[in-house]
Amino acid sequence: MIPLRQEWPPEFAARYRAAGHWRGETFPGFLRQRAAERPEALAVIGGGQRWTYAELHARAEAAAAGFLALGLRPGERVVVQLGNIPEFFPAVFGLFLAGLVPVYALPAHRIAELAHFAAKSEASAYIAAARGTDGFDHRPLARALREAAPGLRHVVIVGEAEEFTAFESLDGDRAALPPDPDPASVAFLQISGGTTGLSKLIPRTHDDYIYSFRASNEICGVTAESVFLVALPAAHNFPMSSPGHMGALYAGARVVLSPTPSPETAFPLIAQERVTITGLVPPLALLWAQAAAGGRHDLSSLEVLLVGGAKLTPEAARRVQDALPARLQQVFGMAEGLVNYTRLDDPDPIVLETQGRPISPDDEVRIVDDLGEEVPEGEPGYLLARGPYTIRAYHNDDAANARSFTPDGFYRTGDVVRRLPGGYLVVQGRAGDHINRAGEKISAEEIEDHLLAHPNVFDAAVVSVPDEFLGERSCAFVIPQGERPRAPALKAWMRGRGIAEFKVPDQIVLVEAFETTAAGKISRRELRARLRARLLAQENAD
Ligand code: AMP
Ligand code: DBH
Repeated sequence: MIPLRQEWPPEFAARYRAAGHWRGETFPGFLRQRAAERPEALAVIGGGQRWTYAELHARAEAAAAGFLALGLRPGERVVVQLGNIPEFFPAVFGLFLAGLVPVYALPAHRIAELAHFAAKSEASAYIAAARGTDGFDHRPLARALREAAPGLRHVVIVGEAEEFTAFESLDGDRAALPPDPDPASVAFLQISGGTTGLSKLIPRTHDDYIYSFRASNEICGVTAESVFLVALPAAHNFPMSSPGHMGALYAGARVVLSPTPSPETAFPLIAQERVTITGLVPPLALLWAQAAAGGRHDLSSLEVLLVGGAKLTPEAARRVQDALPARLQQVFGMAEGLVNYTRLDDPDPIVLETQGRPISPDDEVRIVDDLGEEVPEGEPGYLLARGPYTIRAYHNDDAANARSFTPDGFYRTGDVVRRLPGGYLVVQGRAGDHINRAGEKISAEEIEDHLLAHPNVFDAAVVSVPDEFLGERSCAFVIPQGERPRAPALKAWMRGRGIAEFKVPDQIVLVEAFETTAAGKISRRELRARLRARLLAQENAD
């Protein structure tokens, strides 16, 4: 197995420790501590279950001992694909307690993505629910994954397990559990949105990740009295750590799981459980704002609403702020690290018009031009970031590492931002060719690659198009060859490729050729930009 590493140069690590950012805490350590301090306090609510910290810890220990009894060994990687169900927590903390490394897949991922994660991480096991909260059956997917990933020795299923290991049956000898891990070691692999090519694996350490949500708790006002609603998929970095369910559990607060983010599901939960804080992507925030006007549910407990994952325009921000009782808090973050928040006591213009400022005094932000020179204050440029919870490297991907980090260790976020006085950032756009579809990032290259596998596709270019509801949607330009494919059939065929549904192009436009320059050759980037411009011009003319 390729070793898991995330290392900062010694002088940086020493500085982050001296500043008190890295405190030597670990996931198994903090859960044990909360269970000892407040055993009877409610920790996780969802799926008809209400588990206290003591119960959560006991369930996590049983799972951990069970994983080891199966023959899994500390350091091995386990792909976890669980939706917003309470078992997410004993599964993930069970892995931590056993020294195993979760690899977080999203509920929408299918065989193409899972096989990639399993191969890149050299995974030994896969954990999923028999049925997702949307009814999707993960057992056939598990069978396909076993075929695709020969290294996968175990499949653990929550619910009706059929030939697999039932999560509920996991148990074993608590004495076999390893000692707590080194806080500087990698705790899990988060996944990148996949802005170029396939998703990359992001190794995060106990020290750095715990710092990010401990500091987020402070900024977002999370205390032991908070009630955090997980409305977005629990495995996503935003609802996990900004401040997220991990921040909530760290604080000894309550975590409530909503199986879907729709107002119909979430609003009754907010009313019943007196939810105080949650996070949404912009399209959902607008939907909630609209639904709240109906006034059928008591949302008065809601103190903070985080909105991020994609740009919230000032006008949308105002609507959300006006319609919901909560204080709006914009958050601009990434699974690679850097997270920015507007502060709860910031004046309205900052909250409505900016994406916030970094968490940490030790976050270093540079905004540069094409040549890597810093731009004047207030001018747009590429955002580079370095700091106590921003990674220095992806796992097992030399090409991406060469591309994504500067020689002095700054992460190239790919975002184009402007910095205002006080360090507040305004997201202007981005450098790369990806589509941010309601917070789900889609790599143009990855989708083009799938399209090119179709016998009647000669060439394809995928671009983002502004969309009133999604923020952006995807449009694939396709040059046919042989029999002309029809758009609905092509979409159905894409689904058959085993990719997440959100990656299936929203729109398919057949064209005879792509324009080329006099020189005869243009970059994919330039091509996508021209196709996009042409489509927009045409739509405006219509
Ligand atoms: P991911 O790679 O999936 O972790 O996505 C991180 C990216 O999402 C960032 O680099 C931004 O492009 C985008 N993003 C996250 N939050 C915001 C926001 N509040 N406004 C605009 N873009 C955002
Ligand atoms: O989009 C993201 O990845 C994101 C948004 C807000 C994120 O990772 C985060 C906050 O931590």
